Amino acid sequence: MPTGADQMIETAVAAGVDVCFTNPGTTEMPLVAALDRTPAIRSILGLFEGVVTGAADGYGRVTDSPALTLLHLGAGYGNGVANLHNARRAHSPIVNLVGDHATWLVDHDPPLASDIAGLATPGSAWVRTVATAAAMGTDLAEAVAVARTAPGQIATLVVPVDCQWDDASGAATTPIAAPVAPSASADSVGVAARALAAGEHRVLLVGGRALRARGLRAVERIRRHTGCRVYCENFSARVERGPDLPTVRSLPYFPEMALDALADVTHLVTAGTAAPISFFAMPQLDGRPELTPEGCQLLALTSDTDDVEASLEALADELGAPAAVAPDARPAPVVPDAGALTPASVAQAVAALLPEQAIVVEEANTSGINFVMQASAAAAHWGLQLTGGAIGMGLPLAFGAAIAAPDRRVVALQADGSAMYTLPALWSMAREGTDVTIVLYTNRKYAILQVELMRAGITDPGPIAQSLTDLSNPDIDYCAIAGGMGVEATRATDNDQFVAALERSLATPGPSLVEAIL
Ligand SMILES: Cc1ncc(C[n+]2csc(CCOP(=O)(O)OP(=O)(O)O)c2C)c(N)n1
Repeated sequence: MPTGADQMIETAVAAGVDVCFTNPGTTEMPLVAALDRTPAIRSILGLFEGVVTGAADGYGRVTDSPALTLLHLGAGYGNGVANLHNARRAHSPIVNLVGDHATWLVDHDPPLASDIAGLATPGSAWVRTVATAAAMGTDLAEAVAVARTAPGQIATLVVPVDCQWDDASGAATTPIAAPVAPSASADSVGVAARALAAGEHRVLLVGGRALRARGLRAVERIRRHTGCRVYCENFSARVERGPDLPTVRSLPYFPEMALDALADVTHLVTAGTAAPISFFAMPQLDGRPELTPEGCQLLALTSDTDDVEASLEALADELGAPAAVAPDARPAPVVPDAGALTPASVAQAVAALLPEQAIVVEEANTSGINFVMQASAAAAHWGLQLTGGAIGMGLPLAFGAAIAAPDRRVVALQADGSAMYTLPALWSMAREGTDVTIVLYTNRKYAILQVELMRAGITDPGPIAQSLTDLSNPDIDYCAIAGGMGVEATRATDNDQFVAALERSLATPGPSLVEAIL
């Protein structure tokens, strides 16, 4: 007798889902049993829900297809929220299955009961509570279609345990196709073409899938033909880079610098992202969130659901831009000379040694800009960035990316403070044998917050402000932590040690960590 859980998992397989990241509990046991009967789905344990959701984000960014997460009621979902927030900003397709008490128990408020749909609604494009076992397959099919709807969305299904265990013989398990993303309307293309044609003082701001190879080539055609300036959003789900690809610089992160960069702009066209606003407020902005000057015309080439790459190609064609553009040649990076380790020398070594088609997860925070500056000259790779600003994404994202692309090396550029949030990802990497090289930047502080204190005019922080941004006392032994979770780790204190350890890690199957003491 197929249960509701069986119907749900069978539907997932029929819809092309092949991975489930989970930290299950009692209310998910029938789904765990159904997964046990279904080898077509790889079921993977994460020892904290932030690992589970971050891994699903990494998987979604690499494959454009949803993984399942299986989470334990509102408490489990809540533990996963920060990385679901990053995933939502990345437009990652994800289907969350959140187990719940039986329909006849939940209203009696047992200890683990909470308003799961209420918790999930702000972060999900779609939330539904399954009503009967017979609906398990059809609801799952709908959730997968929602997740696959451009540009990628989070769908959350609350799954009462009796719907999982009840008989669902004969219930439907047919997948539902997601709608095809349309190109921007001819009107939008025409308006954007007229705005950008005048070149000087015109800006094209791109994000999302515009930063993939096809989008970047179209953007470069537009830039060369019109002379417009091009920027990209600060943090992107996936930036494709390589010697054969054009590059786009990002709008400065600090608002005063972004305002400067855009001060003379009369027209700003967006594609795959929204008009630029300040990442954080500061008193000097005087209550004005926009980074564009007063009077600047804001034009959107694409809507949220449009096919950004096709729209940019249509715009380039409309402008009459020549078809092929060869990017400027860039000298290949070389490993740094012997000497002291710095964020810049670490970045140089990574850029020089990066394997072809690597996936680089970028949560190096204050140390990260150094790699971005070198990245366009490195071997072809993808960069996955901190889209939602919620730290603790890097290790789980790297793990999920490695599950999605077992034939590629994943390199996690990881700041130490952010690493501490989701360390159990290391254990999952070791258990699943994923090829991940973790480069840990150990500066033993929340450096960005010390910068922010200075920017707020606090040049002489008191002992409490200092202690709240300092990670020493005691110093954390990251190599011991990694070793304790089955990940080999090496500490490097100068460039030669770092280069040797990085080369070894990149050549060794499975996960390993190279700690750069800064
Ligand atoms: C979930 C979450 N909690 C807290 C913060 C605030 N925050 C931003 S950066 C940061 C510390 C970053 O330190 P680290 O990762 O070591 O990088 P560094 O600044 O030293 O380069 C914190 C706590 C955040 N962005 N997200």
